[in-house]
Amino acid sequence: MPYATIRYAVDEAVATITLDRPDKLNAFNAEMHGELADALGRVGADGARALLITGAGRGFCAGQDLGDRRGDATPDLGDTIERLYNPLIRRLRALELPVIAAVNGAAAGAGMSLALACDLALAARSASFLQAFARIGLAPDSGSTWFLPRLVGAQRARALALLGEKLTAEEAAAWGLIWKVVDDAQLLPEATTLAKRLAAAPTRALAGIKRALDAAWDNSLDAQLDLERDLQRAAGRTADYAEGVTAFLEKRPAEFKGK
Ligand code: T3D
Repeated sequence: MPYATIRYAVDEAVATITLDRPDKLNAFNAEMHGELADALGRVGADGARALLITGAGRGFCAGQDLGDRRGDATPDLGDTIERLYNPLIRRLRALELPVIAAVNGAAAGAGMSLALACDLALAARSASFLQAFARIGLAPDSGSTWFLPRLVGAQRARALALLGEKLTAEEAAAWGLIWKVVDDAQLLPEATTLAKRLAAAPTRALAGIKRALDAAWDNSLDAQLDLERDLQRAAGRTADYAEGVTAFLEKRPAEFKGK
């Protein structure tokens, strides 16, 4: 199904979502939220084993389209967060396959939250990250207050959110906010190579890794050891594990099917 505000394609088991409102630096509007919800519901069911998210034009995503907020003096932003932004982040984090952000330009406000919610973020050298919220009288949303301190520590998280200063891609990589910074021309090729590599990996095991690492923030060591046991029990029953061990013993590359 064609979309108006995003592009969605699957190639070699990699699904790619391109946010596609370039004249607004791919800012979110209600239509984009609806289309993203639809596309995220398709990922996996169409054979994809990795998801890549990027932006069209010179921006990644500038957060909420502020043009849509013009003229409403007392909007209920809790309502849009509840109906649109929180479900987006929850859907994304619940995906049982690896999600890569290829941050091609400015990632601001909830657009930065979106990048942080992905499993791995690569950024073009010219990209930037901005907790734009306080600049317009808001507090961060869409998970930024959860992701930021976990990724960069309490002090840097506070500075980013309170000061609302732009962080360059290189600073973001040095701070551990993102996985890697690459030259602009290399962003999509590198992100696609990474996505294909992950799409050929044992998908069930990767889903277990994601689940365990997410749970680790809140679990005691005891609870985490129990979770690891349960996830390993499930992994041990997958065809990919059988293939991994057989391939090792036969001294050949494994051919994982994501089963
Ligand atoms: O409302 C709710 O439901 C609550 C949820 C809120 C979530 C949020 O995300 S709140 C935060 C909203 N986002 C922002 O405050 C960021 C606003 N944008 C910027 O600060 C800057 O545009 C950037 C730092 C991202 C990039 O700066 P720059 O200089 O590279 O580009 P620019 O010239 O500012 O923007 C280019 C065009 O995109 C421009 O349009 P024009 O003048 O060429 O017609 C600009 O107006 C437009 N644009 C950029 N961001 C937004 C936007 N239009 C609408 N909404 C935007 N967020």
